[in-house]
Amino acid sequence: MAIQWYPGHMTQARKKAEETMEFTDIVIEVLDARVPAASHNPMIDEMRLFRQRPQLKILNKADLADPAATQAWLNYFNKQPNTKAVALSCKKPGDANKIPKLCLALTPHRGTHLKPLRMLIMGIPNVGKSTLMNALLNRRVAKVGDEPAVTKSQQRFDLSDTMSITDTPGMMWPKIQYDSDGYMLAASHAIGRNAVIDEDVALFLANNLLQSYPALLNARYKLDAMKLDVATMDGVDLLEAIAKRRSYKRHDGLWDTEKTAVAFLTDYRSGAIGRISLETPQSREMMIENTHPLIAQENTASDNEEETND
Ligand SMILES: Nc1nc2c(ncn2[C@@H]2O[C@H](COP(=O)(O)OP(=O)(O)OP(=O)(O)O)[C@@H](O)[C@H]2O)c(=O)[nH]1
Ligand SMILES: [Mg+2]
Repeated sequence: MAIQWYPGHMTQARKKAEETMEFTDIVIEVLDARVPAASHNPMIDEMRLFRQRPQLKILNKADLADPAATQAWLNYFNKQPNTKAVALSCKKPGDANKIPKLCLALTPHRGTHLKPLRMLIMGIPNVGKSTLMNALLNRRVAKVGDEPAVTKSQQRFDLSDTMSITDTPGMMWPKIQYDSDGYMLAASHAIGRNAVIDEDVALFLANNLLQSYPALLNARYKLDAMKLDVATMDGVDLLEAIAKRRSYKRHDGLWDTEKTAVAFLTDYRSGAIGRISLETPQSREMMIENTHPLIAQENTASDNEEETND
């Protein structure tokens, strides 16, 4: 089942962002470094390009992502016009400090008393926008939390006499074009819980990681010791192995698939399995090539402003 999540407050957030864009010099788009293309909201580009604003793309949570994939994504994004991309971990003290300088380099005509530099932080939910804002200001002005849609309204602060920064609520868009993007976003905790079934997301993640990171799975869940061969397992086998290893059983004696799914997702989200990226520029290109053109077209054609799963 395809995952869609566009609650009502995001329509409001979009309108407000459009208004603020007029008085913005540069967009800082925060992406999740583990899913940099899936976590890009196409509406942000629409708004930004309408006003011809440059962008700084932050691949945040780089501490959780695979460094080789992150480098490949930086090379990819840095070829885009009017764009600079950097990888960061906003939770790491000092990592965010280079951002104002990078923004100034993209807007050389701003950053004076007469023409202060106005930066706008945008991105999908739970990617670390407010954490970035707090890091830049070096104090806790915005509430942060490991769940989507923590920030409910825009907040603007002066960084100095010549710079200001605005944090915005996480924004999704009306229709996710590729089903795998929805699952990657749900696995990375950007989608509201009411719009996903944890077991389905865990199964998607299990199959993805079995393809790309079998050795990490083997090490984390000691599959060898259970006499299991990670090379021949599928997602269902992996989740069952985790349930067995941790003795997650329900009262009726069956394996507790829900508890297993949540534990597996938590392991991925916290980095307990290792540094993982769910997509690379290459895997994305292949995914798009292999998606039936009619399905992709159908998804694009039915784009509308429907609100789903408020
Ligand atoms: N590992 C890791 N976690 C991070 C990083 N940056 C933020 N986080 C965590 O990600 C979660 C979400 O952070 P927020 O700053 O609230 O995210 P947000 O984008 O403002 O989310 P919304 O307001 O819901 O749109 C929190 O648990 C943060 O501690 C990072 O660089 N690395
Ligand atoms: Mg926030």
